[in-house]
Amino acid sequence: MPVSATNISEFAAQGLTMARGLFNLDEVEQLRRHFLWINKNHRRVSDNITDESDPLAKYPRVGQPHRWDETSLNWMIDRRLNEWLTAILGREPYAVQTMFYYKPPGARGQALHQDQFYLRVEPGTCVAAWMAVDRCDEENGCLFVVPGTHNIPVLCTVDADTDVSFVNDTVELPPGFEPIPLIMEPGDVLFFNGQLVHGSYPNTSADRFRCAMIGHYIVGEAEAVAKWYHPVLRMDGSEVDFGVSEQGGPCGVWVDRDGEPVAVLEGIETRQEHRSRGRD
Ligand SMILES: O=C(O)CCC(=O)C(=O)O
Repeated sequence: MPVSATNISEFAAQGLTMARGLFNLDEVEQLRRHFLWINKNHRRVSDNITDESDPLAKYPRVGQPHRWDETSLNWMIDRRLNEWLTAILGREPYAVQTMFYYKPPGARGQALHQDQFYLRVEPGTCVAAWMAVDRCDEENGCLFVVPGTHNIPVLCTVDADTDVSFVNDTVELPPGFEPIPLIMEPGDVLFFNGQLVHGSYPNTSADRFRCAMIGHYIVGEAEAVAKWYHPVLRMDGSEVDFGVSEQGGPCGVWVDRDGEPVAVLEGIETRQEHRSRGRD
């Protein structure tokens, strides 16, 4: 599926665009089986969930599998992802992260957040390629996005409700900024700007997983990214020398400007312990 001018302008205007059916069903099914095998035989987890009654204890997401798994590396630098990313960004990106989410029935979601909070790309921002491996809808905890929030700064975080989110941090949004659900079929890929507010709610289905494969990239003019995301790769898989960005610093808070909520960089990130940082 080729990138269209509409995709490019939608990404610029809304901070996201969807490539329907970018990967075919056979490829996606192979990937799903591969990660079920990884879950059983080769588990390297991002989150250490010790409560055995939590569905995520058995199916924790897999972080940075491209560093030791060729299938994940090949997916991350796949020609189709590169074509789309290069078209919507205007320049070839660098690749820094992969994650696989199983999100089994009953699993909590990931509270609303901005990826750039974790990646700290400088200058510029990051971009995500989020591929549905299962059909994703509101019942099994699809992705929710807040279109247009890619133009706001990285917001200060507050505590998330950990009854519904497996991460501790979230961002607050004023009225008028409503998260909308994205219904996706296996093989659909959503590309979104690292500043865009997004997240997901619990999987309330009785028996449907909501697996997703995710890649994070940094925009070509960037010079530094947070330490956890090194090594930085070119889209041919080779390593590139990159700076390490600092954590913490100013963050956005909402203020009223002529009756409109506007996010301005007037807050200071005060958390001593970045509990979920580097592991979004
Ligand atoms: O898949 C999800 O539930 C959330 C994923 C996400 O927010 C992310 O990749 O940054």
